[in-house]
Amino acid sequence: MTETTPPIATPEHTVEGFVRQYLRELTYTQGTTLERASVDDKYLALARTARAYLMSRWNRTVTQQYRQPVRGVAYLSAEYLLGRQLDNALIASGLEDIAQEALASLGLSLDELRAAEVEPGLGNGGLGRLAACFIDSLATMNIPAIGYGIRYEYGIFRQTFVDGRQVEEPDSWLDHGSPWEIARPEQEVEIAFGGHTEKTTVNGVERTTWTPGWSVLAIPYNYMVPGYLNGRVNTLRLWSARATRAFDLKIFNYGDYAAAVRAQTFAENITKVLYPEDSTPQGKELRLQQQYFFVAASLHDYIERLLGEGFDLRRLPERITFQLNDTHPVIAIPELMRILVDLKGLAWDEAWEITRKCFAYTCHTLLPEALEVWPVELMSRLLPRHMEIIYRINDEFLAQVRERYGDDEMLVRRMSIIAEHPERAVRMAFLASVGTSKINGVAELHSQLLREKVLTDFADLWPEKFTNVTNGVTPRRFVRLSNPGLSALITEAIGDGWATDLERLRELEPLADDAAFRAKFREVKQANKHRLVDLLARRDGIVIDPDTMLDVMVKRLHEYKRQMLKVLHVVSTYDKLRTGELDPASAVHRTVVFGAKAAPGYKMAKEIIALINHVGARVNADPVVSQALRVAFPANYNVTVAETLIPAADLSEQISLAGKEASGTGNMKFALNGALTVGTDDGANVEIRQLVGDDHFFLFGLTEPEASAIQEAGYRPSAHYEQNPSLRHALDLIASGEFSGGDRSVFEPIVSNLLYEDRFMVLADYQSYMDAQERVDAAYRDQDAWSRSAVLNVARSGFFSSDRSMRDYLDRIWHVDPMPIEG
Ligand code: B1H
Repeated sequence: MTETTPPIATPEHTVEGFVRQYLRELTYTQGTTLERASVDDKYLALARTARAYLMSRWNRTVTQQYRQPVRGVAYLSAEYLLGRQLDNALIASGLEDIAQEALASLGLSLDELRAAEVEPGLGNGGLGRLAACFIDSLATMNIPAIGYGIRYEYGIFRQTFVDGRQVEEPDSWLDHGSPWEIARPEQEVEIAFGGHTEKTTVNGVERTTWTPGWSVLAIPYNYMVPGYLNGRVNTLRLWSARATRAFDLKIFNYGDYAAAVRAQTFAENITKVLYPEDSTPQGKELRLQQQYFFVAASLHDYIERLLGEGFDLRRLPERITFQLNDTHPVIAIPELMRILVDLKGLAWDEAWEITRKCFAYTCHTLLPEALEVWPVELMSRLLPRHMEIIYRINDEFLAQVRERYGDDEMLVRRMSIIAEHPERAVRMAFLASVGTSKINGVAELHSQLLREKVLTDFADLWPEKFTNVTNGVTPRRFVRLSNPGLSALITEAIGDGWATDLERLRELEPLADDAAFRAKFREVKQANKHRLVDLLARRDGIVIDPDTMLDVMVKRLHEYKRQMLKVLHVVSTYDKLRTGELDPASAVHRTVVFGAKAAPGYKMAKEIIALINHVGARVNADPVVSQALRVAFPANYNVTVAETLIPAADLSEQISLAGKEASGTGNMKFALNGALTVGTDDGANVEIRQLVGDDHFFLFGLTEPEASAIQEAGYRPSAHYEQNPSLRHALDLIASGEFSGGDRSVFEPIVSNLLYEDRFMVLADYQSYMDAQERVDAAYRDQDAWSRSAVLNVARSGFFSSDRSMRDYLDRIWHVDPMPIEG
């Protein structure tokens, strides 16, 4: 493509330039005046102003990549938990100060306007936020990359509490307009479903044709992914479903107008809502439709539009790696086979070779219930051709297994992509293992357990396919933007450049021994606590005391993450303060903050939310206890809340049962912001502890081999109840109705579950956790030593930048070179 548009100057990088552009947007796009504008109007004009500054860079990036096609990466993810866009756009283009001043000169406050942005919550938790961090890093590292995903009309639900119980409300994030997206309806792609297949022989060659039953249109919406101060703007392309015109017409011609409109709704349902399940996918038909919908649109878009006419698909692996974010986009494997064999006429073997080389798979879990399987019945009905292709992939794969190991039918059944029980179903993680050239876990321990426990047979067959890439987080959003105080302190100490080279934080190590630096660090932490105090007061009407230890557990509510263990610590402390075993005056004063959404259908998780709220209410209302202990549980924890909460935290709770949390990424954000971790030997905690050092991390709990051994020998949780008086008191107190107005039935299910099942060994780790919390208290009493540890946490956490994760993917999997943008 040649550039025919005359270059139009970007708005000037000055306060005057910004003001001019802002007024232009307010007047001509928003159609209002400064005097009349609502807060929404003012925010939208500001967003469009920031966007205007990035627009020419975006065009330049696209143009240069067309002109000089190079090897790239396409990240396929069903979730992107982006967080607010405005601040990120401003810091990426170096406009923060200019924007602040420009708005002030118009009598406007940047703080007030940024609060008007509704964050796009197009993800559930860690997996979706990881995708957002990765695309940020790729743009910042000048990597030619594109993200593909789904433009859900409703993101993750808005959580409210009614009588302490979770109630979900729809997140209609698009209602106020969405200045960050640009629709490209002319680049629509038609996506087919259902119908049947036929075999025909053309010139002696057997061909399969798929006659679909129905189809929908995929409309792309582009989002800017600005690199940090480097002039590159990558693209995130999210697909939205629309009814096809043919579909409409057919029904309209029958004269049934209402049916035609209903059909439209049916098609558009595909991208209506994000499934709010974190870790436990539900085998819902609409979900498989979503997955195929975005994957098919993305492959088509990449192959037909980005590669352009005349590209020889035999060379596809030279040009691209499609990175599969968990199994959600794995249907891309048979889809590429269908394109190559059925549509482009390649021979099966050649197509298979190409396909395997083009894909790589990231696994994010170890929980058996989290591994996606799709009933053959459903897959055959919705995607009949893909089902046939999967069968053939499986046949050839199992033949290979037999050739290698002989007729070991047990092994063949174990490794089959098709499970036979309890119903015939496609095991997506197995399809991913067979159809890709690299498989990675997301932390060292997770990758090891993946090889040893989940994909063992595949790791034996293809050891070289398996690798690890430890997760990371973007320092732009989670330090630079969310912790301006710490950022300024770091820059003052070691100069700038650390935000794109986070290992440089090591240079802070000597300053841990500098009393003046530690004092400044404490001042920053204190100021951050005050910001949190303001936020919680304004947003939730929650009052917290900034002069207490801020003990934070924020993540999805899941039994394996063990919010319950934290509750038992709170209940035991409550008990001790009430009975006088602990003196409220001399105890270390703590504010325990929870943030967690439960999947709407996950009963036990919702009960635990109710318990946290009820315990919190009781604790906070007790005049004696509340002098030393308070609980805050702001509803609707999200990226925006995290950005104020994490920089204020003293203590980070990372307390999953060892071997269950694949990595965790919140753990990294806390350490980088100078919170100390109390944690198990699980996920990336292992690497955090190795890096920051045992003296600056509160380790507790069973190790993975210990936990597995106990489970194998027969775990009896009630033994811990019987033998441990403190634990018994805590559980008895919950069972007694102390936190449920005397009603003993309310939390009975939680207590019996712990006593008689306790799948995640809360009771087994209780004492070890209580001991660790005593060490935390003792350490916190020495504020100077605590801040020394906190500074060392910051200095030694540079490894957890998602830039390093991207470097690892680039070296081990993608082999893509940076391409700086000129001009
Ligand atoms: C993670 C998920 C997940 N692992 C299914 N698996 C989903 C599974 O909609 N679904 O059906 C949604 C999400 N999410 C998390 O990924 C891990 O639990 C974390 O330990 C990890 O840090 C994160 C990023 O790798």
